[in-house]
Amino acid sequence: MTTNNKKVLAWIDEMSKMTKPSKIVWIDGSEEQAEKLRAEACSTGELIKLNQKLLPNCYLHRTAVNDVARVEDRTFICTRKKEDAGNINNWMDPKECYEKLSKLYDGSMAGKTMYIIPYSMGIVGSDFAKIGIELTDSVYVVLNMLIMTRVGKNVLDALGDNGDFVKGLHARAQLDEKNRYIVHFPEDNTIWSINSGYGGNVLLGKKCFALRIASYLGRKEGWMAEHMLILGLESPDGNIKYICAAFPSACGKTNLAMLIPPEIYAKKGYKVWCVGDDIAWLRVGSDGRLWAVNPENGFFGVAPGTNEKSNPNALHTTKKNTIFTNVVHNLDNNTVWWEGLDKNPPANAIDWKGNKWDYTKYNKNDKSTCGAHPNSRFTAMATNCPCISSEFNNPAGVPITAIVFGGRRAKTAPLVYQSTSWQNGAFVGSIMASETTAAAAGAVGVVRRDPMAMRPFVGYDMGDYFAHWLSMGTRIPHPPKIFHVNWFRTDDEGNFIWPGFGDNMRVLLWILDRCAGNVDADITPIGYIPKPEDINIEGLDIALDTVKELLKVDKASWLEDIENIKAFYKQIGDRVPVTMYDELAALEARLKA
Ligand code: GTP
Ligand code: SPV
Ligand code: MN
Repeated sequence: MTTNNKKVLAWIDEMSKMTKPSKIVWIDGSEEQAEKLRAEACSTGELIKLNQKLLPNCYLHRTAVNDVARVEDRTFICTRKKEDAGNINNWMDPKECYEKLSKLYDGSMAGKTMYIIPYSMGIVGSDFAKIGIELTDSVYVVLNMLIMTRVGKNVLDALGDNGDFVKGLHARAQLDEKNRYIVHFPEDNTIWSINSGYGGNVLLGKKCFALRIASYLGRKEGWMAEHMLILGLESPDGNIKYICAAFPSACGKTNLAMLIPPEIYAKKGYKVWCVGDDIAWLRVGSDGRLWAVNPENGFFGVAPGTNEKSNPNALHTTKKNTIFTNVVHNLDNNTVWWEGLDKNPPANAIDWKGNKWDYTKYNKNDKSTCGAHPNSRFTAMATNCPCISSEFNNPAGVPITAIVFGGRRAKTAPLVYQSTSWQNGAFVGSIMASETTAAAAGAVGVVRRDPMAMRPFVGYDMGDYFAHWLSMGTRIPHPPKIFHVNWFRTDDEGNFIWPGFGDNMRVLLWILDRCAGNVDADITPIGYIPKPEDINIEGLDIALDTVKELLKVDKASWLEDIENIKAFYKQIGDRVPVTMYDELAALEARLKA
């Protein structure tokens, strides 16, 4: 396989002259080639073939111990002008960056194979799909990209002799943390990643392309690339309403996207369908509504905490054709395990670092005793998901009724509230905050502002990003209503108060009732809050008073937040739209009234 596209060939030629691989292999998307690569990866130890009876076509991979999450402090947006990347992103001058990294790439593939992966984000050849080519020296990356994106010859056919593709270069090099770089050149449609072998740093179609580069393109072209799940909620009458939800990394997108309705709803015929679990590309349809597509083809999901009760759909999705990364290897039956899978940790096991693991030493308050890394993951095919939406492969996507923002907040944010307009909703997104998680390197559990769950993923200035949200509102004749949720409020002992998971459906139903104008609400300084009795707690072991507690708006803690938001807006800089400051002042005034 190859192509006649001169732009593609010239770029590959240039990149291979720099990295100097001894061999070049085009990835054609065929099962034969994939199988050959799996066998090769098993022979080098890069993959471990799991029990093929229990887990057909499933494999285990362990990354380097220093390479287990996205590295935000090594991630750069290299626009010609620093101010176009903004204060929230790290920036390097593109020319300097190309020069600096060229030295690191020089000869980095010597003696190795360079794989060429032509892939499409979105349905191949559809109006709203975009094409990328990733060059990598990692078989693991190839096999993950084959699951996460649509790969193959048909992508090159769709590209034709067009030069409009995202150029991605990845080299593992020495996996040297100090020389690890994940850099984006939005003005050149280019991504360079070096010295990492971990998911979000190296599967360049995902965060790098489908969020950072795509958000930049979306602003230019009048659409949006967002860190959002997409789900369809089917009522007993067969009517399906679609919801997008933006939660920061490891804050519940995959779980909500695959939600199983509680018994009382399942019985009546309610169903939830998953369209996507991480990324949504949104555009205005000819009917004036906002439409969403999931540009991905698989799930790169958090393993710990996934179990038969919390997310059976995800668990079933991983029962075949899956790559597990950094989980426990159960040597007794050659399967995998992670914290929160079940109550039976394997006695004869290897931990994520590749060492013998003694589960009796496990202490849930000490992460260093975990068998699986807290950010261990599964890479699984969307089409293996029992609740995958029939619209998953529809190039038009699905029309969105509600947008939901959400963070992980022990206090302050109530279970759910509704914004009062698109503009106010965009403001609600801009002031989002969440406790940091293991999905990115650094401290865990620290509250930080994370606008629209996009802090690590906006490919341009955050103030301009807010302006783009506001301007989209003027371009959508029938905009979705915008809400905010928090499943993570805790009591004084630090226990989650809300049961979460499947029971989040109770909140989604209130949201859809609000969109349909079927239910009243109480107005508070922050927006509309449900009347407590309108959150259905039938079948739950919680009292109405608990719901009242979950919905409480504590003015003192909100006023504290206001100060923090002001500081954050200031940090973003002078491109924060005046409208956002007006919204903030109005919120403060309402809280003080
Ligand atoms: P990324 O893939 O990093 O973008 O994460 P995500 O947003 O898809 O998060 P995911 O659904 O994988 O959940 C992350 C963690 O949050 C897991 O440990 C879940 O068990 C936990 N979690 C998800 N939903 C809930 C919930 O409703 N309540 C509580 N308490 N925990 C939840
Ligand atoms: C996230 O961190 O939001 C993820 C995992 O979905 S990664 O692909 O590493 O970004
Ligand atoms: Mn994510």
